[in-house]
Amino acid sequence: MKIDSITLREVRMPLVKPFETSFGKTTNRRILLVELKAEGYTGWGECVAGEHPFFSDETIDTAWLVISQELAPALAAADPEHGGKCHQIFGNVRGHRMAKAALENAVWDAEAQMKEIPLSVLLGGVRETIPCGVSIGIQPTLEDLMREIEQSLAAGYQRIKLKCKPGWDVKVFEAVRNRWPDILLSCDANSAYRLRDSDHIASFDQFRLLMIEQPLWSDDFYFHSMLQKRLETPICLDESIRNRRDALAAIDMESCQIINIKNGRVGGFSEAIAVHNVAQERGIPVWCGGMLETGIGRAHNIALSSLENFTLPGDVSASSRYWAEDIIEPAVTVNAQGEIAVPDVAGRGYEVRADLIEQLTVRKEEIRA
Ligand code: OSB
Ligand code: MG
Repeated sequence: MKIDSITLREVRMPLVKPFETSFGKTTNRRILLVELKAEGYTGWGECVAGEHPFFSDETIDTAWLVISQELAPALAAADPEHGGKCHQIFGNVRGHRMAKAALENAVWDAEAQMKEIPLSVLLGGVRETIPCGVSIGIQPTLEDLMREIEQSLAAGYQRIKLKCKPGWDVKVFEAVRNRWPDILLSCDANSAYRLRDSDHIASFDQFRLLMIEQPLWSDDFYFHSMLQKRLETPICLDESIRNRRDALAAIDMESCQIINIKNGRVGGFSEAIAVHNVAQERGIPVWCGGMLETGIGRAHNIALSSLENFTLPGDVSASSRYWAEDIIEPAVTVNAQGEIAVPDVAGRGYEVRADLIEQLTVRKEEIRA
């Protein structure tokens, strides 16, 4: 693929409502988009790094710096044959996986267009629809939460994930289980607990959660494996899994029974596929996480979720849950069964609204080959 240019843009988009996790509240998003021009095609990538280094040590600003100074010049000079080559091209740069993913995914996005096949097929996907759940942030009151859940269930979503932290856990799960005894329910602590909370976390077993996501430290396997021995509820790791080796270590150490795959967190589609494959070989189900993406990241998540071992409902949901107006067309929608249809046309299957993106752009930099 002969690359002509790589353009970085920062767009600002307000969320339709604030999203709160154990590490903080997000109201307005600053999003780094990558626009890669090659052979008359335009591939897009979205960097999922946050505004602050709370979920991971990357931010939109560190990603911008590393893409502009290191990764984009290396990629533009390399003219990669396909998306799978990016890993090698970026090999000298340690870490910065969300920055790498934004570029690598733009290459895959362009490649699917050039080859005239759906991105999902290029990635090895097999599903026509993907099962969807929602991630519901910490709410001002329990009443607000109950209303959010009610609306999500009415919309068809198959699984409800509750963000939790000490003080927003047992009483919340109890209220939700009393009202909805049989729904698929899970929680995500984003590392809010410590090993001394083990008895408390074990008390979650009574709520028959599908999983507890990332209860302990974001870089840990060992203490999660100690905790898992004390729980009936499966642990799912998110933050801890940076690559295929981490997945293998976590599975072998029995630190988790389920893995959340985010292609940004693992450095792009190739590593996401590698994590998917190693989990599948070991009988560990995976699902696709979300990072409050615009439609570009969402379209990529849909394609990734079409791989065979994405058997559990993911966090990939309708555009309208986050955005008044999405930057793709059509917006992502979920059917009454709580599924998203995987596009069966060439490329990502959603048009990028370049004019709208231009209007939303507050910063721009072009790297030419
Ligand atoms: O841990 O899964 C997470 C959002 C931002 C940062 C971390 C997480 C999340 C979510 C949102 O849970 C999922 C979504 O995009 O719908
Ligand atoms: Mg998570």
